[in-house]
Parts: sequence; C-alpha cells; structure tokens
Amino acid sequence: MTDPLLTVDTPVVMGIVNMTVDSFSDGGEFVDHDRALAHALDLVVAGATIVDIGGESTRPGASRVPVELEQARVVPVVRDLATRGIAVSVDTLNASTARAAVHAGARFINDVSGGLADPNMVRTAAQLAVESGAVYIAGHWRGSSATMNDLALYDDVVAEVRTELTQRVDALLAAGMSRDSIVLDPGLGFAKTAAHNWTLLAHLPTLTELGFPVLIGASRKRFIAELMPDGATMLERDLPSAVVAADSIAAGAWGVRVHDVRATRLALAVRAQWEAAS
Ligand code: PMM
Repeated sequence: MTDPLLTVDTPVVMGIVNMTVDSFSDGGEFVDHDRALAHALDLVVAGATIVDIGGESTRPGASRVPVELEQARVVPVVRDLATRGIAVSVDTLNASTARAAVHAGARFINDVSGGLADPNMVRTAAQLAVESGAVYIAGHWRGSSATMNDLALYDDVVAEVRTELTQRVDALLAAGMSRDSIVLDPGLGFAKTAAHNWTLLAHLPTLTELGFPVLIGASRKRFIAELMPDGATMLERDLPSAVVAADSIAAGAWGVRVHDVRATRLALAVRAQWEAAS
C-alpha cells in the first residue's frame, strides 16, 4: 500500500517542530508537549501537509539525547496529531524511536542518516513499511554532527551523493522494503559546504531521475544565512528559504521541509500561477 501523499500532484510541505533544546534555528522553543502540539496545529492551519516531529538536534556539534528522553518528547505529540488525522513524520536516527512513533500513528520515518546511524534502522524501517505502510525518508549523510564538517570532501558532489543514496536504497530493498515506501533527501548541510548545497540544488534532476520522491530541507540553514547581511535574524531567513523551497519544487522536488509554512505556501502559489499562465 503506497501512502497517498507520495502520489499527490501538489507540492508537499513538511512543517518542522523541533522538540529540542539545541536546534540551530528554534532550540528550546517547542520542547514542551503543549507548545509543540500548538505549534504543529498552527503549521497545519498554515498549510503543512505533514508535520515533522524531532526530539534530537542533528546540527553540527549537537550532543546526543538519550533515546528514552527522545521518545518521551516525541511520542505523545505524534499520537495527539495522528488521532486528529494529521500526517506525521518522526525525525529520528533511532530505530526504536521510529518504531514507537509509527505505533503511535506516524506515517513517515525521517532519518537524516539514511540508516547509517543505527544498525537496526534499515531492518526496522523495512518491517514498519510492510506492517504499517510507513514511508522511510533516507537522507544523505556521511557522519554524525561531531564529524560531518570534516567529511564535506567531494570530487563531484552530485555524482557522489547520488551514488551514496543509491547504496542506501539498495540496503533498504535488500531488507525487504518496496520501492514505493522510499523518499530520498540530499541532506543539505550534512557533510556539505554552502557550495555543495547550491550545486546539489542546481542539479536536482540528477536525483529526481532515480525515480523516488525527493525531499529538500534548506529552511533557515547557514548557506541561506550567508546571503544575508551580518546580524540578520533567524526569522529573516524565512523569506529566502521560501524562495529556495519554491525553486526546489519547480525543479522537480516532491516536497520541502520548512519552518515557515505560510511563507512557503505563498511562494508556491506564485509559482503555480506562473506555471498555469505559461
Ligand atoms: N535537516 C535538519 C533536520 N532534519 N530532515 C530532512 N529530511 N532533511 C533535512 O535537510 C533535515 C532534516 C536540520 O535542520 P533543523 O535543525 O532546522 O531541523
């Protein structure tokens, strides 16, 4: 059974709820259950197709969170959203958290490591896909937040990210997952410099032609901030982030993962008008 959101012909907007104390963009703001839930519901009203709940920051230098704490943060919110009929993804590196979240109603497992961080993830995600129809989002990753900046070395970033993501797909298929349960993500900022991120965005068709839906997470990332004057705030990153989101969709991405859903929906509406009139 393919998740209906994988075959929609309108752009998928994944709204971010970071239940963490140290996410680079909104650390500490939504760590509490009620605030996270209220924020998630706001994102849905603003036009989020999926709400992405994470309990552990993956930014460079972030410290790991005990898995029990991660689950205590995310699982109740996942359940509260899923019972309202909202499509939820769980942003986790941990197989046990993925399992707990899917059992609480999550439809997507968003693993920025593509199964490399937890040796049990590939097998677990394949099982959850078969048992519950859960979709697995495999990010391109080369190492944990402690090491990733040193791993941003490529001769040809587009070819290498494509090859390394294909290897993750092969591992998932070998574990019994079907092709229509997989979404790919180039992992902007994960072992990538600003130049690598822009090159990947400019060559998005090289990834979409693999035949999987592609998700892009550029929102508020440092390579966007580098375009802005010194001292620009986090919220000021939302306008250029929305532009990148709309351009990603125009270049063939299936979905975008963003903080500011409202601005993203507006940017997408501009794009849709432009395309409809052309
Ligand atoms: N980036 C972050 C976290 N989760 N998930 C996906 N699929 N793609 C991403 O690019 C991605 C992600 C880090 O950003 P955050 O701290 O703002 O959540």
